[in-house]
Amino acid sequence: MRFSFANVALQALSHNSGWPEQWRNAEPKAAYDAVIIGAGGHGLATAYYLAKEQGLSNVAVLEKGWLGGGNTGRNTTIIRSNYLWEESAALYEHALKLWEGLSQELNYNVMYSPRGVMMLAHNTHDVQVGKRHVHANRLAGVDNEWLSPEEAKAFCPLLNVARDIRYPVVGAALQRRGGTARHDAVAWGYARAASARGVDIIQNCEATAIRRDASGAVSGVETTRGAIAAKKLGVVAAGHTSVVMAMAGVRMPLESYPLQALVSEPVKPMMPCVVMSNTIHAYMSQSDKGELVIGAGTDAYISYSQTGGLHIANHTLEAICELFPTVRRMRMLRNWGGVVDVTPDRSPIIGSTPVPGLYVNCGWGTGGFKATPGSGHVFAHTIARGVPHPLAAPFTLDRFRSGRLIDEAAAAAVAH
Ligand code: FAD
Ligand code: PYC
Repeated sequence: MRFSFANVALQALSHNSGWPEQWRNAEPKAAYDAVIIGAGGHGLATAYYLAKEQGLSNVAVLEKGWLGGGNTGRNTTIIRSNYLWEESAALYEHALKLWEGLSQELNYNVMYSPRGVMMLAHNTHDVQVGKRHVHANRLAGVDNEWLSPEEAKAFCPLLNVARDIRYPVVGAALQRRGGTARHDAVAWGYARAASARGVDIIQNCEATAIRRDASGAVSGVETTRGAIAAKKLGVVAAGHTSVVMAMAGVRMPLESYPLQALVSEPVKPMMPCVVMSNTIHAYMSQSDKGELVIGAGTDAYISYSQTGGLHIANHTLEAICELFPTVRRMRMLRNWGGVVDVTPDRSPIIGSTPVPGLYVNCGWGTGGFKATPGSGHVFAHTIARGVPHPLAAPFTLDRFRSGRLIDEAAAAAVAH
């Protein structure tokens, strides 16, 4: 980048310690030890930990579009680890601990902000489910606490706790260590750190076919920029995993759904935490730019469309206005969607596949952003060693054959 006052001003405006373009946008080489398909947060984190902890740096990350342009750059950035089952809580807590030191680890400000995630209860069933989570989490060493409506209001003064509204707040579960981060910074931070360790990050490079040798094992990948040889392939292509896996003849237990979000015009700080209501599929936080970040539920039908149904956004905004009457007259600045892939038990798939050398990381549904560091960490271990990381072991593809499902109801809180 040439020196100019404009550049200096842009650098000063940039929130991070480095400029996003500091990763090397590489040309594909003829061969790599491992190729990752998909440069979202999970794929980039996988490449980073392959290089940093598993001694594999002859690695490429292929991206059909631009870095972080998939769900990583489209999500509402909620981070928490208050999952019900031990397997899930352990995995997401592993990720949460990595979030706590991630800016230092990457030397890049990912703006992780543990401002607290509060999940509202609106009826007796919600209270029972919420308290069950609180107890299960505390037994597993994960912080979570139960609040009365008055305590919930004290934590988030904007919240309407009147008893005569459509969805009265009758209690809430609070994870104080939960919060938010800046999503594109996560992609850039991992990209820069992986690139510095020798990983090639190749944008505008779509995987179009998977090559296999005479024994059936992976031998490489064909792309829109030529063929690449590799004995190990990691597919991390959220929303489109089934399409990529079909290139190797593997049928995945996944469905793809649009999920949407909106942001308001920017305003001064008013929302001190994240508030979620799973019952009415609405949640809100405030970004450091000042925009209120609002998320809706998934569409009812499978689709690869990157816009959700308007009626779903309308329902969410009605609920938000009732819960937070102060925002009633605010204008929405923009809305967008992403395509999430969902498994039958709403838990992710991490591990090997029936094709030797082919590994997959997918099925995070509406909730994979929070898992990004942990997911990349355990997936790198699994790819490099050919055996699952202990935290990833319960999440293999095999569970859909054996019936040992996780069935994590909180995994896709806004999806059902
Ligand atoms: P992605 O970031 O989608 O990366 C996959 C990449 O693969 C894409 O960049 C895509 O272009 C690329 N790709 C696909 N096919 C190919 C190919 N053939 N060749 C090369 N590249 C390919 N999670 C939370 O934890 N908290 C939240 O608050 C939250 N909110 C959300 C809100 C919305 C609106 C959406 C859409 C999702 C939300 N999520 C949330 C879910 C979260 O965003 C995802 O689970 C997570 O970002 C998945 O990351 P990823 O790296 O696996 O996928
Ligand atoms: O998993 O916490 C979550 C979440 C919030 C919005 C979408 N997913």
